[in-house]
Amino acid sequence: MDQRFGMFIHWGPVTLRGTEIGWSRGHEVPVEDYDNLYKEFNPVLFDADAWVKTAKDAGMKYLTIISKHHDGFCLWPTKFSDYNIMNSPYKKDIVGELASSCKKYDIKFCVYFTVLDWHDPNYPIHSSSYPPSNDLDPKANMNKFVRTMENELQEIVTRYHPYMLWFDGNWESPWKNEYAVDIYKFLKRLDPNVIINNRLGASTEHSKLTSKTVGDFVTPEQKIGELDMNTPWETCMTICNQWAWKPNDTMKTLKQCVQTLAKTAGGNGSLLFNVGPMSDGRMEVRQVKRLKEMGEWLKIYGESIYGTKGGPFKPNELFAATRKGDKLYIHVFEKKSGTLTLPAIACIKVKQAYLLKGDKINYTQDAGGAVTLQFPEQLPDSNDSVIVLELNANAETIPVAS
Ligand code: H79
Repeated sequence: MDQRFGMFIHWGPVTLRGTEIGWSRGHEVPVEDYDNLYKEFNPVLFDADAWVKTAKDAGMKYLTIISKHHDGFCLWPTKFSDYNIMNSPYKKDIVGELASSCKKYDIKFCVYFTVLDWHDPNYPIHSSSYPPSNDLDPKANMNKFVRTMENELQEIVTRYHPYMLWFDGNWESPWKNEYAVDIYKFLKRLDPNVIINNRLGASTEHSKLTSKTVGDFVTPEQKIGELDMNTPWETCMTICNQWAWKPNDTMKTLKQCVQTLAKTAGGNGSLLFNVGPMSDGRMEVRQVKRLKEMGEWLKIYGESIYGTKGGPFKPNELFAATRKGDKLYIHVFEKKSGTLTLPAIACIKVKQAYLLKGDKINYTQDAGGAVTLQFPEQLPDSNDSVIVLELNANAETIPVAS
């Protein structure tokens, strides 16, 4: 949780079409056509170091690559399915190369793996639909399917040593919590330190812990999680609209990117920010540039993000707060007026206030503990200017303001 910022990567043969990886098979792209795309998948410009360096320069601390998405294509050379990268013209271990590059650049390496597979005949559903289909193939065999899954996961864990496993696809009816409980135990036996997300347990609720949750943290998707000091959470969100590459997809502005990260940290969560590389193996130049801009912001303001806790105030459109030791960091998103009044922090005194890496800020604190900050004429950063409040007490133990 203290790392706060990672890169999600969605990639595969579907990028030859530019449609979505999660639900275009059998929709925008006919199944027959989709399942043959891998024969043309030859990303000769793929350079694992370049991707990992892009993550590093963005200030990201970890990277999560899809090893297998719902379409069933495996980006690593697995013994347990022929539908894998070694049978494409490219024939290189994408997952392995990224694992090595992450080691080289000191980025934690993590792997996404979905528990549904519309391509595998042993899985009882063979196409995406909304709501999920209940039309189960009687020729399928879930026990065999789960055995294959365990074998594939064993390969991934013992070969690439992921720091974290990111499951998905746990909402279809063939998936049962019994499988999840067994696989969770199996994985923790293989590597007691591996961190596992909550989409291993069968559920349609990803954002909250439930009595049946199997996994170590919760995973709001395409929305920022709510302030929560107890349950670890990680928001996954796309830099554009699609998870997999789409030509001319609308990209988030730097303001949206930075504020998303700050609101995530302000809610005590982590941000897994997704990039979809192109079919030739490169990431789009404009996306690389946007990520680098986030990295430039983090070079100045990183101490208010990494290793902090969120709160004690709920993030909103005007500001978010993070805290570490005796410092409270106020992320100012918008200057609506000349001042900002924060919810009261009872019994605690602000000793001084200043812009992070900048000038002193005038403020008052009333008898109830509410602080009013006087903004300077011009805030230094139009995306997020950080004001540091030094307190006479530990900021990390302040109760969350209601
Ligand atoms: O990999 C990315 C997406 O491709 C994948 N998840 C991210 C990380 C994804 N696949 N499908 N979906 C997202 C759509 C899922 C919709 C759901 Fe639901 C909403 C699943 C659970 C809540 C609809 C309602 C289906 C079940 C309940």
